[in-house]
Amino acid sequence: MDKIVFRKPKLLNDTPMHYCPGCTHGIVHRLIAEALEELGDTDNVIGIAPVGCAVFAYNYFTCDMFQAAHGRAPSVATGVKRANPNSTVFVYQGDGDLASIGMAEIVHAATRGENITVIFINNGIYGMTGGQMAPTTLPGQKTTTSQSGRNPLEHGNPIKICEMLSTLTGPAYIARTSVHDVKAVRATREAIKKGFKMQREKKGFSLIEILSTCPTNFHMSPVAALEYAKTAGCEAYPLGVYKDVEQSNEVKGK
Ligand SMILES: Cc1ncc(C[n+]2csc(CCOP(=O)(O)OP(=O)(O)O)c2C)c(N)n1
Ligand code: SF4
Repeated sequence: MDKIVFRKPKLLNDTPMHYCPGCTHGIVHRLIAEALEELGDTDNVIGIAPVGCAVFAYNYFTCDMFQAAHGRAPSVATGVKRANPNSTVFVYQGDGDLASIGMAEIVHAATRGENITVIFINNGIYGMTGGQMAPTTLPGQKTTTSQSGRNPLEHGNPIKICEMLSTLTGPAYIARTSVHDVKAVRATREAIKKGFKMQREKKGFSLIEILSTCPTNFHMSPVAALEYAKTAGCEAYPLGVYKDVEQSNEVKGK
């Protein structure tokens, strides 16, 4: 009999994903599903989808899903988790959604220490609406609204969400990872697992920021976009654990 060495996780269905070729949203969906399955947590999970390219995330996960208005996912998750404290609740948000219109919601959910897990996709751009500048766009990065490259004097500096939220008392676990290569993808799965583990142990708010790519709006091949995330992305946004209440000595980036 053939031995199965690779299969789709239980939390993903067979619906073909709508993402562009080379987009990393699909990789992260899979990592969430794998992490929950490895923790044996597939029957009582509720996800909150964002506005942005991942707006249709509810089509791909087999768990219960809500779709929140732009930026409001952490608030919706707050209600869902408080009403269902024994469910595992995750929020999935892009950087336009979380760090722009939803900045108030994420800061307040974090400082309240809501017992939810936030998966934050930092691809440095508004993907769905055609590649406008996001709060996380790198200095010098060209977007449709910063055509000569982001100029901090004119457009402001990028917002570093992990650094900022880790100053708050509420969060239990804050980490930044990437999906630019296999090693980074594996580390991301472990960080996601840790976030869910913290939630199951009722330790409070967890957020995993994942450096991601949007080859379509970067105007790059998928491989070049991954290289950009590995080099310019990781330089501007150092990977690492920014807060972990289980560790006495916190590591601030690497
Ligand atoms: C209240 C409101 N304002 C603006 C929009 C338009 N809008 C839809 S998606 C989006 C940007 C999404 O970017 P991001 O969150 O980075 O996700 P990505 O598409 O890159 O995955 C914007 C501005 C909206 N749907 N609702
Ligand atoms: S526009 Fe960008 S973020 Fe959106 S699906 Fe395409 S590659 Fe992914």
